[in-house]
Amino acid sequence: MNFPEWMQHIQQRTERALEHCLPSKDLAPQRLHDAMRYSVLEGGKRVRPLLCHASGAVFGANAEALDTVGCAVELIHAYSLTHDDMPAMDNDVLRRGKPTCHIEFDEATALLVGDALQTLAFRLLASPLPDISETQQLTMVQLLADAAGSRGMAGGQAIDLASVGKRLTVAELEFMHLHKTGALIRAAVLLGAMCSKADATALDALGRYANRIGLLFQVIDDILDIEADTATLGKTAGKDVDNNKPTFCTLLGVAGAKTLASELRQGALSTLAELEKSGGECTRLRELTDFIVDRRH
Ligand code: GRG
Repeated sequence: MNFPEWMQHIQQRTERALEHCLPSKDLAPQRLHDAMRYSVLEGGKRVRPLLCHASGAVFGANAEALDTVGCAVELIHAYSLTHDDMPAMDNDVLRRGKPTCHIEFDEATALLVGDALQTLAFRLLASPLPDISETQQLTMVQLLADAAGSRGMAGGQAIDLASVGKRLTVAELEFMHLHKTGALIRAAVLLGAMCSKADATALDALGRYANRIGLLFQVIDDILDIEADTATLGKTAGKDVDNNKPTFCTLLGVAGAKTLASELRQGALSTLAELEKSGGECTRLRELTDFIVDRRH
């Protein structure tokens, strides 16, 4: 399979797995279930499940376990976007080319959608996984909890909200994004690898790789916020600048942000080269790294 075929294949199986794990909208409470499905299904690049599968492939993980783990991470991601779009946070009306959840439904429902998606993610990650011991699974549950919590994504979001109108240093901005965006991306990479026989050395290298692509993802997001239009992005373009938020482009200029992206890409690829020396198969991770850099939305 070439990369576009592989990507479509994983996106389709992720869509099926998400469809399967989400409660039917005919089930009470219908409005909440309808809104949960609205926030998760039919949209999104599924970068985090793709990373789970690509990372699992380095040392040959079971694909069904990767589907489950990828869905758990994607549900946390969908919850974070739903809450982030609400008036108390980023206050946006457009996500994935359609009205945000609180606009299509209402604020209280959007709040509950996020809550219910988060608990569903942990329900899923705690369900039996083929070829994975219960001890390993407990470690995986803890890893996702840490990545999503106050020392991870939620903490990064708190720093983000406190940074509006402030001039951060590049190091402070990197710290914020390593938490806000990077923590979940790192969890996707590590959880995928933990479904395989990856040893501590491999997990260490994959953690370093993930930190680089987590930042890379955000740097590209900042560049797209300036260079792409709302129709292509499927969300409001120019939002960060309008909201007076510090970004890699405001601190380094667009050219400086592009240089940083190129350095992070090189760093990520050299970590993969380390893994390949110890017998890892990193083709998909390498292709995904380039996809993150070259994406248009
Ligand atoms: C509310 C606790 C809490 C956290 C929110 C992720 C996040 C933290 C906020 C989203 C703000 C944002 C736009 C961050 C930039 C990076 C990012 C996560 C972009 C969206 O992810 P994609 O591009 O989205 O993977 P799709 O729609 O493809 O799934």
